[in-house]
Amino acid sequence: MSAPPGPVAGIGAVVASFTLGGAFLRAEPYGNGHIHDTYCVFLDGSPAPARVILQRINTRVFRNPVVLMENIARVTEHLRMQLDRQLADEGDRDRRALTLIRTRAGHALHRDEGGHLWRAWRYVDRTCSLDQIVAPGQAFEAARAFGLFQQQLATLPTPRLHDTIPDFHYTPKRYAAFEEAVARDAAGRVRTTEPEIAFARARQSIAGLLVDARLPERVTHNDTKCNNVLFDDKSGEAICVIDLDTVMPGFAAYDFGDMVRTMTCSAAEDETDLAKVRVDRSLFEAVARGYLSAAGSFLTPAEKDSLLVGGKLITYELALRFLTDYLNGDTYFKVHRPGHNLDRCRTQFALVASLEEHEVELARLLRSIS
Ligand code: ADP
Ligand code: GN1
Ligand code: MG
Repeated sequence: MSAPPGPVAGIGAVVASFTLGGAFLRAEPYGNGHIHDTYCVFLDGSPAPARVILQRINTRVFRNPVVLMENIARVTEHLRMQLDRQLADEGDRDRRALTLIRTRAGHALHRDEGGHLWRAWRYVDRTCSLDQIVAPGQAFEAARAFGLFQQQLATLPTPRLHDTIPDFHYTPKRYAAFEEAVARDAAGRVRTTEPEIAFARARQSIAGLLVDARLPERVTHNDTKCNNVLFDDKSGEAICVIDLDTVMPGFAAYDFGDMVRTMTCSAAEDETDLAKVRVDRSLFEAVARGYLSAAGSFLTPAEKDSLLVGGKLITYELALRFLTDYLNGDTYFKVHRPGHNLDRCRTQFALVASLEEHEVELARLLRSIS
């Protein structure tokens, strides 16, 4: 089972391999990401301990860490160059884009004695990430930040970024993986997931919705859920987009879609009371306004028309991915309780149903904004 991170023996030696100021004090598991093992490291400092984010990379998910880090270096350097041109205050620039910390040997990754790969990030101070969006202001801010992120990366020089996970949002492949998991029934769970399997099959056509759409390829984030952006503690402004592992070529609709999935419903991703899972019109409006306030200037009419479809597609895709992982015995996403992936799947399907129910009204609203 894929479990959340615990304390790691020997983490002090890992910390020592990076160029950090101050002696190692302690490390604590940090954040609620589903993929890597993330730690907040405290270093001796004055007047208060300094912090750094340390991550043990999930190499079952990211099978080519070298190209992963190559992408990340290019993306972070490009963002930083733009901020350097735009902002006078260095402290401000440090908080508005992630900064990788190199190892003492000058590399982006450290390999520990057990063969695990680690990387370190400058800690973005006085911020928080939100696992759930509860107010339209938060939705607007997070969506604006992801729109701005796309805009900033529209000028990334060639060559094309690597696909860090091939076919990441190619939903027909996700559907095929789901059917394969049903056929294999590795964990003996098919018998208890018949309603979910039937729901997925009845909506298989969703998987093909953007396959033949002639949309421009952009540099997209591809994992725009609400806890992948940091909000300033004081102002509430969404100042820094994080989790850059899946930044690669994609459609704008993928990014908007995952915002719809995670920011237009105030229930948690794993909410078990499905009565709470429905799209909230004012959150949806805030996401659309926030995203388009930054991205509206460069999106083509066809891209604008694809956004709502992206919401249904990505929500359905995530439901398939959670269900597939449940059927495979929970090997991909970190889980915190038995049946966790199945709960997450049910929540996503409930949101798909709600998006279907309100499709006409949401399309009208989106058109009136864009
Ligand atoms: P995962 O891929 O597992 O989701 P993330 O890169 O999103 O990993 O990190 C997990 C969590 O750690 C984030 O949701 C955020 O709360 C926190 N985090 C990550 N990087 C930073 C950073 N540089 N400064 C502050 N918090 C961070
Ligand atoms: C994972 O890493 P994290 O927790 O931000 C996943 C996303 C899913 C998300 C669902 C590389 O994102 O694709 O949308 O969980 N990341 C990867 O919460 O698979
Ligand atoms: Mg994350």
